Amino acid sequence: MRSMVRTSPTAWMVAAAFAGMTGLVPGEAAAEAADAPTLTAEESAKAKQIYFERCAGCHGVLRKGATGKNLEPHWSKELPDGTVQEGGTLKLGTGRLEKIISMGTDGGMVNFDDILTREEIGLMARYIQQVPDTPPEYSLKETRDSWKVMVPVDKRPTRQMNKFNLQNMFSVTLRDTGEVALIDGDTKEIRSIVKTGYAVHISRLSKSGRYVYVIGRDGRLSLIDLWMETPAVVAEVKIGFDARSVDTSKFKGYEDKYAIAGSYWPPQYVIMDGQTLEPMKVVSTRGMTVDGEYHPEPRVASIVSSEIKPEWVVNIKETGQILLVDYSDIENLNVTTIAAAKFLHDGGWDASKRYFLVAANASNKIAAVDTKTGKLAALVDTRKIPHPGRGANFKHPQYGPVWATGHLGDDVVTLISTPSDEKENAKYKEHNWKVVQEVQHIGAGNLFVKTHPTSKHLWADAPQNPEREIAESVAVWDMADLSKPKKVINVAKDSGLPETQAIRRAVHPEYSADGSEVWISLWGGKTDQSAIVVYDDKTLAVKKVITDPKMITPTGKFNVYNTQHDIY
Ligand code: DHE
Repeated sequence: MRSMVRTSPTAWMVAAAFAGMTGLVPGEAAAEAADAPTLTAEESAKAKQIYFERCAGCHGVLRKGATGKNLEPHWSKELPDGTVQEGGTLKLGTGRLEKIISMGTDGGMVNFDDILTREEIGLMARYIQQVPDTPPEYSLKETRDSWKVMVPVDKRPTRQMNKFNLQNMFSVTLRDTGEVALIDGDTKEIRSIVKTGYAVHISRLSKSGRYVYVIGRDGRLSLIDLWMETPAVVAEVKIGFDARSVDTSKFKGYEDKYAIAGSYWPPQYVIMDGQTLEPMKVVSTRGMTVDGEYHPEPRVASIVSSEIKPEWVVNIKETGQILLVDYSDIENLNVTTIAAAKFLHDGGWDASKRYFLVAANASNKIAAVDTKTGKLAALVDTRKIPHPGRGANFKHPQYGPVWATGHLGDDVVTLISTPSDEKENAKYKEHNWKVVQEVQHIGAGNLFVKTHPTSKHLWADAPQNPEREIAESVAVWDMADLSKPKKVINVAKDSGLPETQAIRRAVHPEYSADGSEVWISLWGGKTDQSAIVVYDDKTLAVKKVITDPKMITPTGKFNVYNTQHDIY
């Protein structure tokens, strides 16, 4: 059967309009996939919007696959033994695709039967058998045209105008309302709710701790000034159509000077003025993968800011290349390209902040880059789909300094030995860059692990696990003796909120500035009031349940002090 509807650019316009964009050049219309099921124009538009909102993050806009599988109607690849493997959504067919979308997979894809209706699942199963569109590009001029300064630098306060303890403020993602809540860590009161981008993703702090940079999935970057009487957005820019990462310049002499944000589509990063967000430079990340093949959609995944050089570590997902972007001369930009492994995603610093460890998640590896020498330090094989968030650093009783990651696709927390210049750690050298222990977790589906230098506990969530009991719980280990049984805490039950139909996923443990409390989000349904449950890190008892009718889909929480200083 031939598709009756040419997949038109209008749905990209819908997705773009949805993302708050105007005046786009329409993308290239897709060719028809012979034998693909038929879609009406309205169905096609709706499917594109759902794909943009729910699927593109893992599978890519061009559907070539990354964390998620390739979803092109037809693909073929040559295997090392010379044989050619073929596959594609057309081969799987509507029935099988509906099952996969509904029930999820062992590989880490969640079940969508509690997110999409049956009709929507059927629609998506048919849609992904069509040839994908190529969405429009986005230039420096368009980036500049979207740029707004609400409060110019000379009209901003010259000292902190509120009485809040800013160091212990939390910027909390309210994912589905496109807002962040600024919550006072001392009083647990919501101080301000700030409108930001669609499905807002992460917050990062400027080196001074004054500015919060918030990136939405629609590419909207908002700059919040915490010194204002009521902290509010002072500048905004749209850096692309689909984005996940942002950071600022943290090297001595460059504090709060520049910002960088990474875009998924188009695949590029933007360097901006740190206090106004004025776009200065856009750099494409298209190019060759570590296997020597050209990739049209190498998306910018995590970005971190070095404190030992004026550099950002920019991790490119599809090519598996780690870029060290030297911002000391933006005009003559110097970029070191380090070949690591494909599908780089999230990661964090080791305890010395010399090495950055990043998950090459679909390759089941952790890549470590030495930012002092500008070279790859190690590629460590791990269990399936490592997903560290920023990871967790602590001193293992037997193996010395380790960095921990959880896994989306396996039920362990992996501990990797990291180098240290301290004399007392010299004896652990032989273990460096080896997996020294795998600690049994409550299930697969972990997203974030966390600890704090003052804590004796290691926390891990499992929000992507299909079992309600597991997804609503976290596990806590005593780092001094990991053989002791872990404590399993059901965060949903502890919240005291009535059970809802949607699973309330316990996600993203985050410490208070002094390391005495751990905050965990209950990520409920789009219309459900949810909560953040605050635990005493010593006793593991509930200290406070922060809830409010406006507390909808809280996910990431970014403590000002810990984020500013990369403490984890
Ligand atoms: Fe994230 C970090 C990408 C889904 C919550 N997420 C990151 C980073 C990337 C990324 C590249 C690292 C940023 C950095 O450090 O610069 N996330 C993606 C996706 O592509 C993905 C898988 C699918 C998508 O469509 O977006 C995805 N992420 C999610 C969620 O569904 C989460 C759980 C809830 C939400 O709010 O969207 C989520 N991601 C987070 C959080 C961090 C993050 C809380 C920061 C962790 C930290 O402690 O710093």
